[in-house]
Amino acid sequence: MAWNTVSLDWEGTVATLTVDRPDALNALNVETLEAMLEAIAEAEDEGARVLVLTGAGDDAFIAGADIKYMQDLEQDEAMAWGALGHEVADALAAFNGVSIAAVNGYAFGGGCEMAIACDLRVASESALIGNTEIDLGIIPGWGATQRLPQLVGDELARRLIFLGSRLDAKAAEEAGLFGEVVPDEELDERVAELAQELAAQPAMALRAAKRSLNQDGSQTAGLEYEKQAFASLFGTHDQREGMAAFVDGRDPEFE
Ligand code: DAK
Repeated sequence: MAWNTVSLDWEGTVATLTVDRPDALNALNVETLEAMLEAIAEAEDEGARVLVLTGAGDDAFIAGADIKYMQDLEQDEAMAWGALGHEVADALAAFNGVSIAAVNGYAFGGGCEMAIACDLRVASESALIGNTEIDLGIIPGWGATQRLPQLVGDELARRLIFLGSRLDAKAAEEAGLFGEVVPDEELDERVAELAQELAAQPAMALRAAKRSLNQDGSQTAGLEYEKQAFASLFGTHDQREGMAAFVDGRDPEFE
């Protein structure tokens, strides 16, 4: 499928979803969110093992939700708008493979929220990130009050959201928001390398690990889920092959 403000490109089983509104620093409007939902579904339907999310141009990952669209919304419209953004963030979080945010510039507000909905984050040295919504008289509306504390801890998440702080890449890495930071010119190559490494992992095991890690109920329920997921892998090609390869002293050939 083709979209005006989003593209989906493939390299083997790695799909890259690029938000492409560089004139608005890739700010997210309704059309773009709807296109993202379709692109994520297409990547999943076509068997992507890894989904990379990034922004077009040199300046921005996603500079946030579109403020020009939001400024006159009434409460019922804001509710629908919030729900649409949540749907996209949830689709990234639940993606049937690994999602990676390649943060190549500004990631403010809803841009930060899309980045933290992904499984992993790799950023360029010049990236800036923050939940800056408070400066607009609102709060994060696409998941940061729940996802940010899990990444950086409760106290820091409160400070970042209350103050609308903008972190540079190094500070964000130290805070646990970015998994790694690389020179700007190396971002694409590093993300491609990580994505291919993940794509070569045994897919069912990766999915089971992700779903276990994503359990957000009680620890008891999570441990039960993990137990079931672990057992479900036995008898799969990759489990038999991985263990046979170990016993035979050779490299495994996963499906
Ligand atoms: N929305 C719309 N347009 C944006 C934008 C945004 N978030 N960010 C940038 N742009 C546009 C600018 O208006 C400008 O457009 P033109 O004037 O040329 O038409 C163009 O992109 C270039 O921007 P600048 O001229 O400002 O570029 P600079 O390099 O000088 O500055 C900047 C870059 C990223 C520092 C600056 O543009 C900026 O501060 N942008 C806003 C960043 C921000 O505050 N982001 C958070 C947005 S709030 C909820 C649902 C969702 C949300 C909350 C609640 N519910 C329903 C509960 C989410 C909220 C947000 O994400």
